[in-house]
Amino acid sequence: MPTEEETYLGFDLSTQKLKAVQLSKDLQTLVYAEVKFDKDLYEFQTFGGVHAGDETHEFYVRPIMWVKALDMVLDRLVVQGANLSTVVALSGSAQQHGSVYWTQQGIDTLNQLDADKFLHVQLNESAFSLNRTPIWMDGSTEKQCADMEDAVGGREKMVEISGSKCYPRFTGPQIRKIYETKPDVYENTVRISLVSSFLASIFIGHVAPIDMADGSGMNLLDIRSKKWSEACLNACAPDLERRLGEPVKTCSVIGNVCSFFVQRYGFKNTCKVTGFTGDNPSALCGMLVHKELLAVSLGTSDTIMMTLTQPSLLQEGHILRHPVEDTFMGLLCFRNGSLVRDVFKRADANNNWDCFSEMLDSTPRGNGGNMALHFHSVEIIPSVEGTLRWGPEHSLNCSDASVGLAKFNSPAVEIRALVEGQMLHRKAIAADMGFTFGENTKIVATGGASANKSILQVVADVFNAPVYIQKTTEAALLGSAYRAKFTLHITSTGVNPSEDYYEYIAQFLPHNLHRVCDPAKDSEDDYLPMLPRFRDMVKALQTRKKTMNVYGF
Ligand code: ADP
Ligand code: XUL
Repeated sequence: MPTEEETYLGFDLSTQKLKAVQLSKDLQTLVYAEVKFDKDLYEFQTFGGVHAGDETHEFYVRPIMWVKALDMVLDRLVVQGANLSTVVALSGSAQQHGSVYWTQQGIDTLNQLDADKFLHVQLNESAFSLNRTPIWMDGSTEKQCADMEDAVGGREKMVEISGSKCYPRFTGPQIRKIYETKPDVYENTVRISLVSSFLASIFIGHVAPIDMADGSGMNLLDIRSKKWSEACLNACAPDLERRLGEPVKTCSVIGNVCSFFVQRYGFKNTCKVTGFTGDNPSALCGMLVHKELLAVSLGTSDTIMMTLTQPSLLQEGHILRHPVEDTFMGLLCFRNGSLVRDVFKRADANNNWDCFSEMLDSTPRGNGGNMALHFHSVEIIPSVEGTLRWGPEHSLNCSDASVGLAKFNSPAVEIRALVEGQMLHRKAIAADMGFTFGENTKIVATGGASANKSILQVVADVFNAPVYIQKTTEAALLGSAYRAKFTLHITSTGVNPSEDYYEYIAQFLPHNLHRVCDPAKDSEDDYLPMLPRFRDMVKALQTRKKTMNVYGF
């Protein structure tokens, strides 16, 4: 490995793994290491990195497992040749919404970590007032969601203040549940961290501030004033502000690495730690999604991320503070993504993606007026379940509008109707959230289905924008290391702190994006008229099944 004088470290504590990467000065990967919770930390007996709780919809993690994973991942970096004395700045990301509850003893230990001992031996169970820490998969706080929304003056008010309605996985309702059901735990909690600021805390040796982007996933931050909202804090739990500390901009230096890392791993004591954030905001940084780009992740669920100059008041979906600009980030999650495509691949395409692609390619854009909605499980936006197929003859005025057809006349028509319906849906909701589609719009696709060019062609045509892919699938992890470099740049060189993150990072990564599909010249003619029809189909489906009040994913 060439000798590097200046390197950057990024971490990502996701649901299933803790990952670390060391990048060179010009942002090329030098060393990668990971720790898989189920396999490498089998003594914790997690499934998919988490534990199911006793209560329905309850999911938790023991924070000591994450501490042990940090010991291991750092050792693995070193074993793989990382020279940590060259790291000038580090940052990280983590699954959003989860929270960690510090005791005074934990904070004292954090302040004086002993380099001769593993972290997990020191930050043991006595460091935390709650050893079953709630994470984003937890859906057990519907009551607290309703109470918090009522207390601030209703759901619309909550959306206006915090950028999201109350979701059970969001941190505020989780804290309220602890306050209500375990008052002694709440009383013994001196500070509360998000998973991201928890990891950052270990590096700086004291409780790290919560960054504004991840802080927006709590139903507690006023996303306009960038301060904790008094109304939301009051709706959540008493004496909360002192437990949370002041939120900070994501791109701030929050300290230097503490002596533990200097003595045990050879970091320089000048190595800067910059704000850690949530995995979604960090992925926005890693994918270099500036304002004309729309990130479309086609993973297990489909996710869309965008930069917005103004927060929208869409009742579903999330508006967060942007991690690298003084703007906002829109985040939309759709439950019926790959899993539904998988169903059709099995049923109509011989369980083969090539066959699925051939069928998609063999059918015309617009599918001869055949359209479908497939919400096999209750969709997040709109909150509706069911399947509806319309032929060219159908409209909202038809007597069978909410019933539609039982099946189309060929598997190929089924498959095109599915994919076009999904993408029209994503486009309609992204527009509702405030994304402006224009001549310069580009789509960056990631996730498992971004390997499928025929699906990406439909994306290009429906969105009427070229589709790009990236070489990496580790956007959140890389985004952390990129932010470390950018934050050091804006804070140490005295440059204008509003310097453009994307321009700065892109100069090191000129070939970051690969253009894979262009929209057909007349795709707008095919798809623009389909959008209002798609919205009519949603209305028709909603009349069939009364809207259910289902939260989150
Ligand atoms: P995760 O969200 O768990 O990270 P992935 O991003 O790996 O998931 O996406 C998994 C999904 O990718 C699978 O459910 C499958 O539907 C989809 N997928 C994988 N390969 C293809 C392909 N060639 N064409 C379409 N979809 C694919
Ligand atoms: C986003 C969300 C998940 C987690 C875990 O709101 O809950 O994406 O961040 O990755």
